[in-house]
Amino acid sequence: MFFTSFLILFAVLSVSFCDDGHEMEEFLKREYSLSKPYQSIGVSGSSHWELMGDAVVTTDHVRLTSDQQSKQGAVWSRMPCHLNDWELQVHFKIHGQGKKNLNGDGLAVWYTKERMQNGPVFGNRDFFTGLGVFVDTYPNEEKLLEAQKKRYTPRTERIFPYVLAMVANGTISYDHDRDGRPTELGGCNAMVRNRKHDTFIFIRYVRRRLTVMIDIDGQHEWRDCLDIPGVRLPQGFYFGASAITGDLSDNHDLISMKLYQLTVLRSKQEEEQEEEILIPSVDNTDFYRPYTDVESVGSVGIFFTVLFSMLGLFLLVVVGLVVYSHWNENRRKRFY
Ligand SMILES: *[C@@H]1O[C@H](CO)[C@@H](O)[C@H](O)[C@H]1NC(C)=O
Ligand SMILES: [Ca+2]
Repeated sequence: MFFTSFLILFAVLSVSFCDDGHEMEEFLKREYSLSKPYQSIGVSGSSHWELMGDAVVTTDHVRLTSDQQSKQGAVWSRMPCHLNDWELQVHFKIHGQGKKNLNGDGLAVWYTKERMQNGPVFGNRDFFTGLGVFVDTYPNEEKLLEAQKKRYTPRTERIFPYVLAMVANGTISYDHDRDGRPTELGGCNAMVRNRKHDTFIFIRYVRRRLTVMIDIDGQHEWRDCLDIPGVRLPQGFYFGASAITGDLSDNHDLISMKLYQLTVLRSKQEEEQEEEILIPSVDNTDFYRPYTDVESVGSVGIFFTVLFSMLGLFLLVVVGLVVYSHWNENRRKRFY
């Protein structure tokens, strides 16, 4: 019985989280895409993309940083993007001499109001406005806690490299020492370093739903990384990518960034209800989990939610059975 209610609960959850079955078509938008051959990038004003910092272009990739200390580089679209629904497919490669956890710091993909400003957040400015998706290859928090001889509780553990999304409105700082945990919208582990096959990240923004998927095992399969409804991103922001190295380093290479426009059918009513978004935000800001204590509260909360859902379902089933047997009895009475 317990198991059955669990299955029912699971079915209910998966239905409600499913895409609502709307057809989608996608079109590659060349003006927002970066792919081979890259010859004119950063050389002439005619390119749609602009390089900064230590980023260099070769025939095979845009190298945001080389495997050397204290580098930072970025590449930014020159054109603001005014699409409602889109998907960005990022083909990248992170590789270097450093052994596990002796490499850093990672790469970021951006959709922000600001562009071409270097800084501490994977080579981009802090207090940004918009979306950042980070491939963080160095566990700063873990090392910090180790250095402070604090016990590292497995509940708060994240396995690195770690992919994480953050949405900010220009007033929120990225906490580098905590690997962005206080502002994490969601994330996943992604073993992306020194892979022989191609590695990809997909960032999809449809009907205010942000989905990040990864394809890193060479199987041509997308794996879910995070999926968050109620994410409000204004139009007219810029796509970009950046990377940084510190004491530890890696080559952070970008092979392509392809932007697809997704056409989603909207009803008249939906179109009318859609007001213009001016400031990036996330509807359910419970996603912003402050660092202290909340981790345990969170899992306890989940535990009770699941427990009560199960009890509720169990009750429903019991009530249903009682009602049904009464009804059955009445019917039989009427027949005989
Ligand atoms: C920006 O985000 C912070 C933190 O989520 C929030 O407290 C603040 O009200 C937001 N500012 C605006 C102008 O929306
Ligand atoms: Ca880090």
